[in-house]
Amino acid sequence: MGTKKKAKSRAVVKKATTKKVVKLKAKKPAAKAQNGVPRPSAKPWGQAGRALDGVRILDFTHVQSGPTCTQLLAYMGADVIKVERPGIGDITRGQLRDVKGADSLYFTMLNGSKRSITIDSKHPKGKEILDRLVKQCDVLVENFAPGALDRMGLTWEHIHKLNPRMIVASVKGFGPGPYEDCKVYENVAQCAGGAASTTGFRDGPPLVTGAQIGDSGTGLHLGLGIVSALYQRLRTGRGQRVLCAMQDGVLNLARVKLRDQQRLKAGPLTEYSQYGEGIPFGAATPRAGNDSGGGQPGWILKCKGWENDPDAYIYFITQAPVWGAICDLIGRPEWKTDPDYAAPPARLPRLRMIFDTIEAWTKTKTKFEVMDICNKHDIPVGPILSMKEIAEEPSLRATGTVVEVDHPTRGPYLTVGNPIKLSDSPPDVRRSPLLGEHTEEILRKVLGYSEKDVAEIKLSGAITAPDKPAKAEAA
Ligand code: CAO
Repeated sequence: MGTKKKAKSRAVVKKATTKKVVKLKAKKPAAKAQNGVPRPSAKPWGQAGRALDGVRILDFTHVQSGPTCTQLLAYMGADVIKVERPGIGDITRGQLRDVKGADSLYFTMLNGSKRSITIDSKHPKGKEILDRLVKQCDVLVENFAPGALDRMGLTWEHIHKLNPRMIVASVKGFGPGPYEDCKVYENVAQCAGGAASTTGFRDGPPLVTGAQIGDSGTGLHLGLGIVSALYQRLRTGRGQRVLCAMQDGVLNLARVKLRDQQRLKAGPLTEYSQYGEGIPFGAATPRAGNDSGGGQPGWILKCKGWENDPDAYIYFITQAPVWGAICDLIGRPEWKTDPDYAAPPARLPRLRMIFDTIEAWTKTKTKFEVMDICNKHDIPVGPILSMKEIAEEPSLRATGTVVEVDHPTRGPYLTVGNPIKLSDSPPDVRRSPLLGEHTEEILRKVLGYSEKDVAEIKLSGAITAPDKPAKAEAA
């Protein structure tokens, strides 16, 4: 952004837009800017482009946390240019492979809708190309180990000098402090962010959760930081650094457990089943099994078929306003008026027995039957859906939350589309790029290199793996 070439291409876009507006003028008022604020578009919803059209991302991310963030930005319309090491690429391309020779699902499901360019960031010519990219992009996103970006020569000072509007967004394991230099993966963050100590059963060890709250959770936080910085840049005209530490992201998601830590000072946590069972609390928020985190007691109960199906379970919440309906359903109408059961505080010491009684009823029905019956009475329940069931669920396909895309080397695969639905910005969910698939396209069309320049760059070894000299190819 900010170069003559870009200004020219912007002008072309502006001209094209104006032309269209003139066309629409006969029917509706023109969407002309007033005091810098555009009038509401006259275009139908979903046809006024995408939310992040015009934003270009220099994507230096790898593995999961950073790629989650940039994939979402790409779904929202940003042009995400993923920089990868020649010949190797993002390490996940080859991890957990299910199709020989093809990019893994680990990679493909985290890098959709992006373009890939290979650049050796430590090669002098590679550095020159990167400097040009810095000038052409709005945001640089990275999640290298601490110090790696600086070692490439891409310090904040260098970037800011080349492009004062550049936003530099980073995921790191820890924020400033004793652990800031540590490398961090998902489960390290789940443990260091407080989630693992509060997950699992009281009499068992701490547990990590399958949801990637450290990686994908932090990627989400970073995405919010980036769009906020883009918004602030509209006023200040300058970029800024955005930092999301995985420990902080996990703690943000586990905040109710820090809430409970402070409540311990005031006495036992009455909504934890441990209280009802008469087991004293220690100094820290304990693990609470499947207790619900709020004021309405809940538990996971067996359903019909649980003996053979590991997912034949349902989460059942004994929400106070529908207690009467629950009593009728499970054949205990007398509990509606019995002083030992009628009011929520009276039920707390009996929760285990109450859930056992409800379970005797849920075991006679499938989880979907329980869901159907309970929903008619506004009783909140949630079937334990397996990933197989999720993959096959038609409603998730219909909303674009689960999307099938085709891939040239691995064939069709399922990915998670945009979980954030914008009514005027249809998601752009496309397959992930092959390694370096867009290298030449980006060199020419984004950076303005000539045919001759590109041939020289190829010969220099800056965009090709050292063991694969490009001489023959470039000649
Ligand atoms: N050209 C040349 N070199 C490149 C390159 C390119 N295009 N892209 C990366 N490299 C180099 C880096 O410069 C770095 O080299 P130096 O260490 O010599 O400076 C090297 O590749 C490795 O980078 P890394 O240290 O980030 O990678 P790693 O595999 O050793 O560590 C991880 C991975 C995730 C532990 C680390 O990156 C990290 O802690 N990141 C921050 C936290 C994070 O995001 N974790 C979530 C990961 S998902 O579970």
